[in-house]
Amino acid sequence: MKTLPRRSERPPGLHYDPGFVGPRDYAAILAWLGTIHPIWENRFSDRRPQPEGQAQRQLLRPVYWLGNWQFACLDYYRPPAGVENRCVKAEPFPPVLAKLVKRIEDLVHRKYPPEAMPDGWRCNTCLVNMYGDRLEGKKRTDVARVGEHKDFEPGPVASVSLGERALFQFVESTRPGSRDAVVLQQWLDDGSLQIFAGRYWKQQVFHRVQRVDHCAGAKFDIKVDGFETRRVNFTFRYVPDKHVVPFRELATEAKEDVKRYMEALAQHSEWFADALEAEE
Ligand SMILES: O=C(O)CCC(=O)C(=O)O
Repeated sequence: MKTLPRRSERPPGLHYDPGFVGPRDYAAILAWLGTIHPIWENRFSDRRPQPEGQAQRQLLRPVYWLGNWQFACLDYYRPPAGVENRCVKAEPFPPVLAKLVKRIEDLVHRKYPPEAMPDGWRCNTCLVNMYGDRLEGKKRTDVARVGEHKDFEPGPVASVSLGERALFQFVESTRPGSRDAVVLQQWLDDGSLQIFAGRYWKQQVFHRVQRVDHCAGAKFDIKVDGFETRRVNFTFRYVPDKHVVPFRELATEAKEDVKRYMEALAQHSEWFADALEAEE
């Protein structure tokens, strides 16, 4: 492992608060989590050919998005080229998350210089990731990790973690094609807030979740088939409004790609049921 940059040598842009979520907000988030039905998405479209050398696969974890839904089969938000037909308008934040978002936005505006974010930056998008074990009959498989990647939404990303702590790493390549050098790692604790911003942490290095502990015995009551959740992570991001479209305004191909997910969501969400109805 490459030696970690000393604190004084680290590029600016990181913030970590282990005790961000207070007990009342925590309880309100748990209550909200009990109302959602996360879904399993496939990484690629079921209808279009997969990219060269890639096989269709299910994501390792069930997900839920707020603000806008970036379906994996539409390949997420990737400016500058990949911005159209990627972000589908989704449910608003529940009051408890809207309250946390306000605190995060205030903190970001206080802590970071204007050049760390685009004009209009705010947390208008949230990916809720469930981490835990996949259950198939008597078989239990720990799939609580995320491979190295970048979040392409512009500006700071804020991440709130609940449940078992996770080992979060920033990694970079030492050889072409590899992403093998850990430049910084951080345990993300129950109730914590992590923010990362700036060119180095957002654009230069990748990040990943290497593993999620079992120590605390955390188990969430979340309605998703074949899965036991021991950690939930919320990443708050910014997507310019002009790139967020209602389902009915998606291009035909994209609409066909995500229709089955919209239908699954609509089974338990009036909001998505209305979005589907508006299309007809
Ligand atoms: O679960 C985490 O802490 C990080 C999740 C993540 O990397 C992402 O949502 O892009």
